[in-house]
Amino acid sequence: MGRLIVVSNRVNPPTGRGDESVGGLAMALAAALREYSGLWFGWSGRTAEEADGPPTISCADGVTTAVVDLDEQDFDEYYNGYANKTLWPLFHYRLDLTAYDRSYGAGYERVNRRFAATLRPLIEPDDLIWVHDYHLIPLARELRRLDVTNRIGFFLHIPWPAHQLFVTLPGHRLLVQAMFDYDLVGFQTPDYLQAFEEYVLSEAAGERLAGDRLRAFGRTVRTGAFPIGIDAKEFGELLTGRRATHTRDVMAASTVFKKLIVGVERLDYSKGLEERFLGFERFLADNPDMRREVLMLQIAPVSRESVDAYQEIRARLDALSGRINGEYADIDWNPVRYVNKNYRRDELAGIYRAAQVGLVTPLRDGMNLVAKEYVAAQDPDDPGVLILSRFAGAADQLRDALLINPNSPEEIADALKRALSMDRSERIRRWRALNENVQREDVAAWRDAYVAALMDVAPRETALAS
Ligand code: GDG
Repeated sequence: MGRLIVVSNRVNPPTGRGDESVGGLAMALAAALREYSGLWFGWSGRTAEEADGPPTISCADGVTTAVVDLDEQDFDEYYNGYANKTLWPLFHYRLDLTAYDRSYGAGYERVNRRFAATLRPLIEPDDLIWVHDYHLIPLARELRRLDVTNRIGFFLHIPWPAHQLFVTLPGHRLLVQAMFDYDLVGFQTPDYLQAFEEYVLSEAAGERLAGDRLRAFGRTVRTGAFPIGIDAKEFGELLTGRRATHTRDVMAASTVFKKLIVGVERLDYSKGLEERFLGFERFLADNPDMRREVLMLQIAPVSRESVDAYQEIRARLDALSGRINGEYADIDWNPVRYVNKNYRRDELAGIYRAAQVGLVTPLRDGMNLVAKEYVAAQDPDDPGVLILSRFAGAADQLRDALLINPNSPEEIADALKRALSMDRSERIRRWRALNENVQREDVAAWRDAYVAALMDVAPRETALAS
């Protein structure tokens, strides 16, 4: 095969020194590129007054990147607007937070057109192009308009919403039509794929064809579910590093005679943090005898701060954590430790290892890599317990976690009690099954399955017809 060109909204390659503060997606994409040698194209993360020049190209740690800046209007309309205020909340079932504004849609189209025009000269005939996530759905259409016949695949990292929800989006049909300019469209789970199919069959008079293909809008696209995993091997190595062991020891020392419950996520309303705090509060209220034996550590680095909904959730969590500590803390103990700082990946590994419970309760999540990282970090002889939302894509694979409905503080409280009192043999049995999956269905398996499926699609003769 030719090169692999990865396109994503943000390009932020890890440094490779274990001190990354980037998330799992960036690690996954960088690993894919090192394996196949290629190019990573997207936004630099910066804004500039003039942003329509050629990309800045650089190479570090085996990964070549080509990045462009956004101007202020693009940043407001495409990134904060259509991506963060329209598609993200809608795809996470938050109609109440979804903003429909024509200027956002126009900014989205404009940036996708510009990305395509800037990327076009860098594409060689045999390159495979792999586009990531909801920011860039129309990119293949724009590339086809520029006569690109290469195989182009799309992978959606977030949920695909139920049909009745999706049709509330003005222009929903055009967005789905644009997905038919790809050769392969991948989702995290069979459920999300099914929701997409349902739309295509009932709303776009589409049909299902043999070989995992769908036909609609006069075109055919191959589809599939490709659950993303973590780099379990890399994570295992991080754990043995000096920084990870030191962090684990610090956590263990600061929780002597107590059990640590840990949550780690970007501060986002989809992650169910408010409901989680309420669940923990309920646990404290229901179990006075266990109160002083536990500590909940919530790490939640702030994200998307210029969007109102994110400022609001932050204010509510500040109030809630303050209320719980105010109600239950004593002179020598407080139940919640809530930090908005970003930690290094190796420090996170040490924190997971020190925690007896991993509490992962998103209201909706495409996959959720934190659940898998928590599993990978456990001591095989004395593992902790994973409590996981049934609405995370990961619940499909991690069946041996304690699966809960994250909307119910009672269910969270009951699961906490069960996890904290679970005997060692049950913990080991559950963890082995979870870990087997995390190790087997890792990021390399995800990447290889996706790339193989994309390679398997017959190449097109022309860009626009099919
Ligand atoms: C999207 C989808 C899907 C978090 N805090 C810190 C930190 N993190 C890292 C975690 C993990 C990553 O960020 C978060 O990944 P998730 O998968 O949990 O969630 P999203 O960021 O919403 O990712 C999601 C994913 O894409 C991949 O397809 O699973 O469903 O929403 O790796 O460890 N990392 C560091 N410091 C922190 O403080 N270093």
